[in-house]
Amino acid sequence: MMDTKLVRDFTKLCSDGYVCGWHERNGGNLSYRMKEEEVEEVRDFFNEDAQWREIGTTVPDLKNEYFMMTGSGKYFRNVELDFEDNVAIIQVNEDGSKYKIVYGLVNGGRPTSELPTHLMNLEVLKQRDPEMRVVYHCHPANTIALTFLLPCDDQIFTREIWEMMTECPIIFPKGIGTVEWMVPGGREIAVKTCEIMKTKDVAVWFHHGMFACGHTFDEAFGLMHAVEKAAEILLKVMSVSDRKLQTITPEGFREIEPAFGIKLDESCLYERKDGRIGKK
Ligand code: 2HA
Ligand code: ZN
Repeated sequence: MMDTKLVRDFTKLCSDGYVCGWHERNGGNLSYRMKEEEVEEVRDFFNEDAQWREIGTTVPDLKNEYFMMTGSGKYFRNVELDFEDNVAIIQVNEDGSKYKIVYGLVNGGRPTSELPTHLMNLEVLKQRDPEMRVVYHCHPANTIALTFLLPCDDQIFTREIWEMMTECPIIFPKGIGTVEWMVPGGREIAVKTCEIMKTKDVAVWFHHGMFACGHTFDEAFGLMHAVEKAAEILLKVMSVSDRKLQTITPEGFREIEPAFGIKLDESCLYERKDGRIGKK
């Protein structure tokens, strides 16, 4: 099990996220929809007799599929130290309403407390693109800090982050979705996040953290890293001044489109009079 590329890649993201300071205590969670060949590679280690439990929502398009995910209350720091204690492989049942733990969490426990958000997002992402497999959640300080300074508005949040690094619009041309503060762990916040994931790759949960998705662990982690770094730059700028002397203009963003073969969300390219934050 430990020799598989999947376990190595999953563990690497957990360790890298911890080193970045995004996973205090048991903060954050990670899930991955396994490929058939990855399931077959490790099926010998599965306990198929495990008990079925309620997911708390239904994900019919994920029926019978297998997922690798961090455990509820488990620390990202510990994944590389004891994989079997901190990570689970679960299978979803044939109507998408229940799951069973077929591997891992050897000292007891449950899959991530954000199980509904992870599975519902993985379902939406599968419908969008069958090779989208990773959903990653963490608590990065700079992005969270911005949720006290920027309005909860997808267009403003996206535009301010895009302006901080030219790479940003190229990495996430559909922008960032924002979710106002709400109680984590349940179906309501999962539904809000899924609405975003139908079209975008990043969702910011106000005063809580961020969700990013990807085809691979590298893609999801790299996306998280890019947004969080841009948020750090924005905070530095805002710490010094309430306006920018110059920045990337809407025309500048539009010139990036043909150069990189991307289409940006045009609603984020609103005109603005001076260098202040926001739409005015
Ligand atoms: O503690 O991050 O959102 C895990 C979480 C819940
Ligand atoms: Zn969280």
